[in-house]
Amino acid sequence: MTETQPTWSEAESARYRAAGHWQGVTFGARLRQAASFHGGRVALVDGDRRWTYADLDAEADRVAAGLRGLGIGRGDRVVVQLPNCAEFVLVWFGLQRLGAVPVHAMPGHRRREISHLVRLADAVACVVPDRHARFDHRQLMSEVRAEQGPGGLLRHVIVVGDPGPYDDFVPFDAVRVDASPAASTHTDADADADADGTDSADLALLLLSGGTTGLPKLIPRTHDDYAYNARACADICALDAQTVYLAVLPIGFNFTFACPGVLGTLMAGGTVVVAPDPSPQTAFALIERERVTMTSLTPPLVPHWMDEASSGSWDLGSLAVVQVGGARLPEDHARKLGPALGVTVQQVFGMAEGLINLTRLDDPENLVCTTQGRPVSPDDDVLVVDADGRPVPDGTAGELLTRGPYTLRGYYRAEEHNRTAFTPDGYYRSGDVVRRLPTGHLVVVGRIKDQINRGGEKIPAVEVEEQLLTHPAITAAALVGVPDERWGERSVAFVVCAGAAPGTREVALHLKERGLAAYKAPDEVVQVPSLPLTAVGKVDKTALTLLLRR
Ligand code: OOB
Repeated sequence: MTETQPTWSEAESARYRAAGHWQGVTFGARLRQAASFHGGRVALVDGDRRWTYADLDAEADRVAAGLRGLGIGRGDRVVVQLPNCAEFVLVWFGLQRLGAVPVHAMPGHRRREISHLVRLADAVACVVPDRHARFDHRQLMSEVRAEQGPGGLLRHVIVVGDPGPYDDFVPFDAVRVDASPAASTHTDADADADADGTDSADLALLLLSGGTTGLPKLIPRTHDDYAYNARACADICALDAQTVYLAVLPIGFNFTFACPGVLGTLMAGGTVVVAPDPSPQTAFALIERERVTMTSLTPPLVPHWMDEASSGSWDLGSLAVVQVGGARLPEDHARKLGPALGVTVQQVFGMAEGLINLTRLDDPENLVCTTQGRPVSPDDDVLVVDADGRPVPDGTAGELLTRGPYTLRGYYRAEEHNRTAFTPDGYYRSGDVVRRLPTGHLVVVGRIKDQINRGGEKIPAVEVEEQLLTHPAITAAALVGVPDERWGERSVAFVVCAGAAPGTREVALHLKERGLAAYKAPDEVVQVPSLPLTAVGKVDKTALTLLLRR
């Protein structure tokens, strides 16, 4: 990797290469290869716009040339905050062609998150839409730039849509393809030179962690490891050139992008269709029109999809596999979903840090409905341990520790956090509490990390608590997750105030003004005289949760 930071040992790397997991091919080169194998096949569909593999390849060159024209090059980090649209994929491969590194921001992120990402990654550019979901991202970027101050590296804001004062994404089209040294003649020699000498062991992208401490961490993923992530999932899901994958969840989410998602589909020669929103109406119309074969959902979408399917007014005949993951899927929904949509259900328990578990397409129904799958790689090491770090027998709940060919060995630029987030022999401490069955399948039974999982959206408690304390009326605060019918978990803020506590709306407004993404606002605010403490003096969140049950 270009940055000095914890990574796999030489011996492990050699083993992963020898096993064929790491194939030594960059994403820039992979797209070139895909264009020569599948040139005329449709790779990408967004509304009425379609790109064949050859188009996508040429477009990546054009985008790369445009970015290079702005002075962006190998190793540079670029924050990509785009909603579900083809441009996400075009920008992503354009960056790969340059050996530049996309940082996957979420569309809902606001000033605090984006500023933090830009600073942590030392990003030289951000790619944003003009407006999305009634929000002006150019305005957001003006605030982010103001916060960076004169020492900041952020030089460019590239806008998809009306650029306002910033750089327009579209004129990249006008850049002559042959203006790029990496473009025009598609020989094998050029494929090697695609990414200006980028190595497959280099950093290819930075994903966001759900976060447990303060602000989100960045997860370094290499070309070798991330391509394996996508390919291992694609093999298990039996993807091929006939696959038509519908990207319903945010496209920059690891689940949607590479489990197997967008990358797995493109590596198999299939077609990616982009859904602009996750509603079943939008999705079903696309499934009908494009003959979609596979998609992925988070659990809160499942009842809406089943509801709409029961209207009987859609032809979902092409749809074969629906993955559900990101949060625990209730067993009852797991059992009903297959028959309701006429599909095979696959549970997905994954993490941006690496490890992906999938139920297999031929697993017995009981395993599919009651477990969250098993690791995708034979070289995924999984340990389930007790509070003292000792392995527990199968069937007993414990913390999941993991390492393997696509699981990080250290967060990006987070030396101190890395000391506790990993064991001395390189296992990542997931903070998830699981039970392992003799078949290797895992059941997620809880969590020890201080995070709320609101229907797949991860809310780091500490980050929100810190911001709650900036409200003038609040003197102490604790955010906890409580069971919720719709979201699986909703967030409740317990606050201590000298006078009257602010209401939920006021708190949401305050956090919005502080620049926090809206999904992090508490669903409920409860005033307490004081926060209960544990024996060692930490806030006792279990006791707080019990308060609500009374
Ligand atoms: C996915 O990735 P992240 O990084 O947003 O969140 C990871 C965490 C896990 O550690 C676990 O706490 C939770 O999300 N989680 C699940 C789950 N899938 C993820 N908890 C219960 N049941 C599940 N099926 O969420 C993610 C990344 C790739 C693929 C799928 C999900």
